[in-house]
Amino acid sequence: MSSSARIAALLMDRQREAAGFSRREFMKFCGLVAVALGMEASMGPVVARALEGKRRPSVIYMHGAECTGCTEALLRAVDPYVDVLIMEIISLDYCETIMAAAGDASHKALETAMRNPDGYICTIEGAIPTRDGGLYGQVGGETMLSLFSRVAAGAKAVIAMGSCASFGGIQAAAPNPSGAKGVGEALAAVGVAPINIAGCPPNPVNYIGTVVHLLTKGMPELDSARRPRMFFGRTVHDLCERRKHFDKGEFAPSFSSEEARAGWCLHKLGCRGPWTYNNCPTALFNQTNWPVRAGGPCIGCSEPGFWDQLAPFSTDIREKKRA
Ligand code: FSX
Ligand code: SF4
Ligand code: F3S
Repeated sequence: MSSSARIAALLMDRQREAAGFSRREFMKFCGLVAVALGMEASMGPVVARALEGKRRPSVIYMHGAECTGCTEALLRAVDPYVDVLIMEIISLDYCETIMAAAGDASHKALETAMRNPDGYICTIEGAIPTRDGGLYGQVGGETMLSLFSRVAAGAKAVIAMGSCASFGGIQAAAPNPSGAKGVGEALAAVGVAPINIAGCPPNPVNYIGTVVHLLTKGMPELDSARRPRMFFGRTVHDLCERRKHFDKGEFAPSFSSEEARAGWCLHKLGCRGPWTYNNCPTALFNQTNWPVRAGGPCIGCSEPGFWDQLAPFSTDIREKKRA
């Protein structure tokens, strides 16, 4: 490392310390992101070098029709903690849930962020009501449909956070009185084609990994549902720790049975893991657990068919298909 590069790294370390982070925490974050991106943890320094050379991109985070569970998941992210993301990697310039500004001041913050000469990444959480001109979902007197169209159409990249933003989610379930749609469908007319970080809620690691991928390597490879293949390339079933029991035909008869506790497969209790693309068994939530390990079935929350095509969730899906 040249002496000027060493001085720049030292200065950056001081900034981090002032913000409450150590170099160690930053390197740990980079190691975890490397793993999330499918590299070895030892590639952390490569991620760190790629991030250190970048100016923090502005992120505008919009809330549509949803339960705010995606933000809750993100705020509870452990390793990497969300504060590292916000303080080190991105500049979160608008987010209704966690920003201090309210009313006119928040509108001003949004307009200012949209004028950033370096551009911005737009993240949308929640579905977009479209019936009757979008009347059933409004922010500050403007319909979400109109506001999100403006913000997303001007963005460098658009990330749909969660299954509601990706595919409509529960808001779009029949009879869907507000005409709720996912971002890609609702905003196709203004040329928006988002990256879908599906899941209800999505795993924060998949969001953070996507942001870092955009910053360091550009657009990630997407599947036919516009989900990054690096996170959604395999089914929950393929990665599941109960899979050996499925293969042996060992199915738990009830959620409270000894067999369920012993790790037998939950397929006959309604598990949708074989039809669901997501990395829950390996990414885990908060590095702790995931639905099937906790004893519940996968309900297919990251699939375009969630909610109408996969409910009722406690029914063996083969029975449902026969019905
Ligand atoms: Fe909730 Fe997000 Fe589900 Fe939807 O999550 S956890 S209803 S995906 O938009 O807030
Ligand atoms: Fe597959 Fe679900 Fe059984 Fe796991 S519990 S092996 S995901 S069917
Ligand atoms: Fe959702 Fe199934 Fe994972 S319900 S959180 S995709 S285990």
